[in-house]
Amino acid sequence: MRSTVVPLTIAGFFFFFIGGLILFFQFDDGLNHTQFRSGSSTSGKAQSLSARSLEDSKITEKLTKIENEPSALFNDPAIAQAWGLKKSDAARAWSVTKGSREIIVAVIDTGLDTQHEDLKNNLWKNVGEIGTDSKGRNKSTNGVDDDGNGFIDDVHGWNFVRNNNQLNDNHGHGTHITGIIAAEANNNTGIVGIAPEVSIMTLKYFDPQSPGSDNLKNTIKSIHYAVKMGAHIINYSGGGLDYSQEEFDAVNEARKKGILFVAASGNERSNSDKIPYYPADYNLDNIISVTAFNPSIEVLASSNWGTESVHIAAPGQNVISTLPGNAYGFMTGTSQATAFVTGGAALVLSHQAGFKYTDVRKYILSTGDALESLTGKTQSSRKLNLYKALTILDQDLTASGVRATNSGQVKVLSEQIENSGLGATAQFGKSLIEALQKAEEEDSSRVRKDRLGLNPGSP
Ligand SMILES: [Ca+2]
Ligand SMILES: [Ca+2]
Ligand SMILES: [Ca+2]
Repeated sequence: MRSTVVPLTIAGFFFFFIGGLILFFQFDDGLNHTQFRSGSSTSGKAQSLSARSLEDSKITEKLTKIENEPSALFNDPAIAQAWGLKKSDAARAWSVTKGSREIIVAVIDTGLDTQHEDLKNNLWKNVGEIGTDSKGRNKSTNGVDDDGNGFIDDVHGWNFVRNNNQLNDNHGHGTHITGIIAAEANNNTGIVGIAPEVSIMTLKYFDPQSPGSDNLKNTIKSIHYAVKMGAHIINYSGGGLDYSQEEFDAVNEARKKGILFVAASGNERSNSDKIPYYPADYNLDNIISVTAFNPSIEVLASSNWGTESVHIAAPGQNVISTLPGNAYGFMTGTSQATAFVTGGAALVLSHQAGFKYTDVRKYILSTGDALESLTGKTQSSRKLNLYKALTILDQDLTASGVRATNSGQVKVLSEQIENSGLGATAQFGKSLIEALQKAEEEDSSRVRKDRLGLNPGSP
């Protein structure tokens, strides 16, 4: 009897050993894909290595040359290709504000091409790491942690994958997201970001060349850095299916500091009310979860939805933005939509410096355009409207009799267009003027109706 038990035990051992090896290599293969979804069958330790990832957004087209098609408003040649700006009422929003340098947006992503000609002027600068030290050396390159925050020469952010200040983007995702939020306006170059005058803090949590890095831990460290260094808004265009108490605590820490956290709802083709996607779906009131729509304002088949968990929809299909190497290209996904909302939040905060994150969130979510096609897809059933998010406050003030109007905006913009020398063929600017004129007419009609008490539900 005993003589048969020993060989069986050995055979059993090898069976499990070989089986374990196969499982290990399957898992290892998963790490090489950008959209590795940690399954419940993998061990807890294995999950933690890749529990946060970029969404599966590929560069669908890379532009080596941009056709010069400037708008009447700005001279950036590719602005006319940015369908999402038109759908979000960006041009009218820019007549109110283009953002403020004071507002710091932390982008937690794959890094950034900090030399990109359309982005390099909009980088956040850590004031404790610039200028000269007591020995006359440049603080940004002296190898000293001059501001004592635990990071050496962290001028524009930090690379948590390599634990250094090299922010280079070897994927493209981070540079694309950053361009949507804050590409420079009117520099005769490329595109225009939604908030082209805010400051971008770059925090790198993901590197496709470091498949073994712990993306969840890097995410958490990035959030802590953003909180510590005074970011106002955090953009997170990634996620995963695993709940992490540590990550929850980090986002909650951000909340306590008044930081808005804008997160992608995910490209999992699923209902997030049933299958949560994190960090978008933590139950914290500083989070805005964003899904993506196409030019027909239909939520993409690939985008997560949910009437409880997903808050708002924004443009996310074939979005043009910056790519490393002074390039531009198109990407699709809730990542891109998230950047739209982040840009919108940055505009609102720039315009209303005294706003708390709860105010910014309220104005973004409650002022969007309600659309039937979004019913059943998001909590608000609304799509982002940048202009309304900025000006609805003016309408609030109507109730108290103090009304800020669009007066003067049409005139200023008309002059801007005349002076630009771009001619009357620039459709984007023309439609802007028409939209403003229409808005003025609507406003005056609304004021009249307000006076007569004819505006049902008017604020
Ligand atoms: Ca430092
Ligand atoms: Ca230094
Ligand atoms: Ca530009």
